[in-house]
Amino acid sequence: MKSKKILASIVVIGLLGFALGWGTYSLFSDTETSSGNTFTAGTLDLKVDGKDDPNVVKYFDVGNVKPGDSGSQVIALSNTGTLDGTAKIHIKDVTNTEGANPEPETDTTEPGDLGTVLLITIQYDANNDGDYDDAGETIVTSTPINSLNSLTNVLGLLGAGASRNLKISWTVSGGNEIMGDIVTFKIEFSLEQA
Ligand SMILES: [Ca+2]
Ligand SMILES: [Ca+2]
Ligand SMILES: [Ca+2]
Ligand SMILES: [Ca+2]
Repeated sequence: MKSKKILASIVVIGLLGFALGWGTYSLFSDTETSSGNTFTAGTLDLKVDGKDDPNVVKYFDVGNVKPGDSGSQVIALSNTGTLDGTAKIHIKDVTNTEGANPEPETDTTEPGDLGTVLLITIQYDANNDGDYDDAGETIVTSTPINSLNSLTNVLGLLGAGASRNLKISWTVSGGNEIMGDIVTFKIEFSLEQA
């Protein structure tokens, strides 16, 4: 019995010695860290003559028009964001009413007739050189305003930080059927991620 105890003690001491003698080291290592990693979303921000809604101005308030009249309006679009975009235009909510119906008018039935003969031509100065007839600067659209109601037309590229002019020209044709007639509409400009 006594020799067994002594043997057990020797085993315990031996294990302790093993733990003390062989357990106090670690493997070499080396660690490096890349810090501050971030994703930040870019921006698109369209300005129409420098303005956002609700401050975009009314570009057309033309009264007393008659067959043969014409005019134009230049509008500057800017992309003050950090991403390139594609500029688009949509003449929408086109509404025709008869307005005044004098004796010589040949069609006084609602809706009014002016929108069928108010030709709208839209051009975009894609290369920003002040004219609208360079290669690739095709006329965006040239059609009676009534037909534009359901169409969104692509103007062209509007790069980050860039500003480009578009020109909206109009011509009135027709005859006595448009007397006193009124057409109202909105012009919606948009900038989409290119
Ligand atoms: Ca904006
Ligand atoms: Ca009328
Ligand atoms: Ca041009
Ligand atoms: Ca009419």
